[in-house]
Amino acid sequence: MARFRAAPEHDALTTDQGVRVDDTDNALHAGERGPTLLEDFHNREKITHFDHERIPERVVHARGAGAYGYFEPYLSLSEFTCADFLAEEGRRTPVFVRFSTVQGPRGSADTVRDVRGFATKFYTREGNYDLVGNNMPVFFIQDAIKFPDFVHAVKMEPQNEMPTGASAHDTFWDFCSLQPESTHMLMWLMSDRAIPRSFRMMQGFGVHTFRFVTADGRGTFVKFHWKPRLGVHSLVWDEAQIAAGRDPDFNRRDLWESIEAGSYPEWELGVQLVPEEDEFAFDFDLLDATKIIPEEQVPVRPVGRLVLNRNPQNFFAETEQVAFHTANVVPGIDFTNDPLLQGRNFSYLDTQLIRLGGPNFSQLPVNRPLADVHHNHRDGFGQQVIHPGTNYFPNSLGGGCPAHAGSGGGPGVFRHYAQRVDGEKIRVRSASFQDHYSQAALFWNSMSDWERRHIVEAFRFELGKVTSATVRERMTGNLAHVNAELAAAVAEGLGLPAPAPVEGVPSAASPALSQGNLTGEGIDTRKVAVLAADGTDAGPVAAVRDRLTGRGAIVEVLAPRDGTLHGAGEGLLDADRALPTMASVLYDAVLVPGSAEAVATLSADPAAVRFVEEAYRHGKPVAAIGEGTRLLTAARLPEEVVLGPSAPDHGVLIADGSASAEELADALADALARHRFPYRPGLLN
Ligand code: HDD
Repeated sequence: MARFRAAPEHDALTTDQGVRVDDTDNALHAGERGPTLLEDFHNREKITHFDHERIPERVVHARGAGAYGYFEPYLSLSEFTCADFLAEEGRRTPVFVRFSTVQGPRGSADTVRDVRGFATKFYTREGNYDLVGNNMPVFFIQDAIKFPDFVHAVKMEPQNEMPTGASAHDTFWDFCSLQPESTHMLMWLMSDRAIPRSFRMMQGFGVHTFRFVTADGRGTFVKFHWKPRLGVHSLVWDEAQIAAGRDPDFNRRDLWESIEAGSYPEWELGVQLVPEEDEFAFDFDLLDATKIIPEEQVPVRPVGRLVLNRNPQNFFAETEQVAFHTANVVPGIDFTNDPLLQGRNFSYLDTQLIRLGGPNFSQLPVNRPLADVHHNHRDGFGQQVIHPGTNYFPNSLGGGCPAHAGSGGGPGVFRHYAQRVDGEKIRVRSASFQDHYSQAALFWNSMSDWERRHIVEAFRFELGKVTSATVRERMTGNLAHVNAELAAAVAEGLGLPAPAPVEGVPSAASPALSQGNLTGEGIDTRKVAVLAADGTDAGPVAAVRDRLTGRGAIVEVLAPRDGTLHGAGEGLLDADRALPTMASVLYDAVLVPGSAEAVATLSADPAAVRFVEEAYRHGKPVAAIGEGTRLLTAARLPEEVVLGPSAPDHGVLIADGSASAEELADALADALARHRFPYRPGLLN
């Protein structure tokens, strides 16, 4: 790909034709104050090119961010698949990954409530393989023919193009309430999974059941899982909404900055394998994309790791032009009859043709396979290749090339899994796809108390934005099939009577579904704000910073103004950021060092007071040294928390004179590793 990168550093400005340009600031005019001349080819070329800069955005997943890296298996999977990139421990395959939201346009905010796309292009030696997944393991619909309806319903409404980046509107809930197969996915969407703290802290799923195939044609069903090394963590809803304004690029920036800083995001690839003979061993259909295989039933085997270690150099050329396609498979990986997957296999190629302007988009640098490409496809807009010789098969004039790889196959040759197919042409949904509620209930049953509370609040928020009383009622009625308490709590928030309870709602749970069980390890890249002002004692700040950065966290000093602060004790303290440019939603924890002078300044600064108040309300660790507690009080943290013995249980950490800054830093690190404190005196978050 390197040979396609432009490197203009040492060259003069030219036209598209390579002619050197003397001046690009002034057009060619007839006289100093005269009209602009048509003859000015540089001016015309420059403006024309600019006029054509935009391409259609993706019809869904328009907003995204991407990065390069590699995938590396821990072990050989050749017992199950002949996929070359999974055949050998440690064999590195380059990848490009694009994360995205679904509903909003390219310019929408990152932290909206939405599904996140997690699409990976593996540039394998045997061709490109795309795993085009999401951060939720199921989908809204079972058959791809419903996709245009679903997307029309969730996107901005057609008359006024509102709301941007939100599913909280009538048409979405109208559709979903009439399409109960969406209920399981709605549970995920209303959960905290829909507001990830970071792309680096969310799971990914291939969603469908795919098929591994060995060289001798043996198939095994497979589901793909990505598990983040940093654990699965989310924002809280109020925080997400504030962040959408404070930094609409919140997730994108986080990905970019972590890679720039050398903290490379990492996920473990896991597979759930089901032998072909067990196809009907479950009480759901493996081909139904609204169902998971509970991990307690089929464990997820860790098989390799994905590391992202390089940012793109040009967003448009790389992140915007990357073209994923579920049908980009390599030998050893094949499809199943999942009707959602079958439709996707049509849609992705089709959409690239309009989005990227013709059939040659696979020649764009980011889409080019590393494997050699030989075929008789010719011409088309934007053709980059000069093909000599024959353009048909069979031929003798071109020496019979490119030749068939041979009907017997062989290593590196794709052969479709020889599945027996027999049936009548009918438009029906299989009876095995009819249970729409059991796994929605499974999800609800598996949640911790605070996760359930967040789900109820999310339903209340979303349906509260719906103006149609019929839609609200129909939806709460559907929820009664998931859980009576859930339905009643949502109904109460909407001012509706509790729906009649439904008999026989399953009580099974799958602990693997709760984020509470997916916390990861350590505090790598967690961001701590230190609120300082003139008078702040630089000594303890330096000690805390050293300790926390030693454990991988990022510590930034925020002060009412930029520049060097005049510390109380020895030494000066540099502000990393001016308080008015930042907000607590951009950090994971806050620390207020002592000193009467600094704390008096901060307590009189609404931005500082709000910073602490919000951090507490959003469940983040809050720490103070000595006099720093006065800012906590100014931010109206309950007295029992600031002064009481149970403060550490609530993630409020106070160091008095006797405790060293190092001890405080350690306690803060432990609190950060817990991410959020969902039950705090004085509020729920
Ligand atoms: Fe899709 C984009 C994931 C169902 C049609 N989809 C797209 C992207 C992701 C997914 C991550 C963004 C890729 C990128 O970053 O460029 N889509 C999914 C998942 C699905 C799913 C996990 C269900 C399991 N999608 C789905 C269906 C259809 C589509 C059923 C059509 C029948 N998806 C598209 C598309 C997009 C797309 C219209 C828009 C831009 C693009 O493909 O390249 O073709």
